[in-house]
Amino acid sequence: MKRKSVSIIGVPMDLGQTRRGVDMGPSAIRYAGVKECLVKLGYSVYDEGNIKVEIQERTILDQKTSLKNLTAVAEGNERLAHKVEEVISQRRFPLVLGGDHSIAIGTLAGVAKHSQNLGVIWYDAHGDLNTAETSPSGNIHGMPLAVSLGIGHPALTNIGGYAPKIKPENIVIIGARDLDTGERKLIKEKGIKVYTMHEIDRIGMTNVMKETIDYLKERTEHVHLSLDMDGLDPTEAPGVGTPVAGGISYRESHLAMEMLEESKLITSAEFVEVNPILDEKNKTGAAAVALISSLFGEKLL
Ligand code: 4U7
Ligand code: MN
Ligand code: MN
Ligand code: MN
Repeated sequence: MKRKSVSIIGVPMDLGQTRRGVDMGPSAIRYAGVKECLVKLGYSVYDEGNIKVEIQERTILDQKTSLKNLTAVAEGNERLAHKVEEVISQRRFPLVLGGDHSIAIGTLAGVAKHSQNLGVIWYDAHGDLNTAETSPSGNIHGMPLAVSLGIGHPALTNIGGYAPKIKPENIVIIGARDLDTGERKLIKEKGIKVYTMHEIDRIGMTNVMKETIDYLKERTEHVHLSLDMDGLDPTEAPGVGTPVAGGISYRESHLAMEMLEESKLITSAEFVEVNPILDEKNKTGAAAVALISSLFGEKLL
């Protein structure tokens, strides 16, 4: 890690999708001991508490676009963007805990303010490259990567007051195994680098990470890790809202985090989609903390 001080930012967001409980993700990850782990590794850790997210017990559909909970998702992300920006100004590493993946919109809006050529690793079963037009669900958690490219509803793409946040050639998606038609089209059109499960099986996680690190080292100055827990196999991370069979193993994920740590490339990170209601005794929250520990340099010997 480049920064020895870490700020934990919780985002109890569940409005980017419709399954309840993912708003308790930050609590589940805290309960699994994230702060204690980082302190043990020698970091100064500041828990910034949670970003305020509107409580809305029923879904509000945008009349024109059918986007779900657009206003509340946009407002929460605007607040998050400000917080992330502030934390980086204080030279602390922002570690954002979700919450559904729509919060990557705000995280990236904050991080990219400080970086002209930001790299992004999107560790996920999904591409999160939908727009209101291509989305089969209207759920904004399926859109944050497109939004960050400046593609999507202006209430989302303009968060932080500017767009786009990232360039397509600075993105690497790892773990994809469920892509919608519009997402496939966008990946081809924009030339986004994707390691699907096929490539992970074929060349192994070691080579996937080697190539990813080399690729981003060459062309970016900071790299953000956006890790959706559904990138992992649902047998090992069952507490997620949109599980997809045939995922990345717990061990492979550890290896990936360890290689990222060795590379010293990562300057901000978020761990999202932990849903304790769907989990088994906080297995997914604990897995998130174990991966965070590896990312921050925990070693057995
Ligand atoms: B997540 C989906 F249709 N693509 O857009 C959609 F399959 O942040 C799922 O990666 C999105 O968990 C999953 O609704 C979003 C669907
Ligand atoms: Mn996702
Ligand atoms: Mn996902
Ligand atoms: Mn602002």
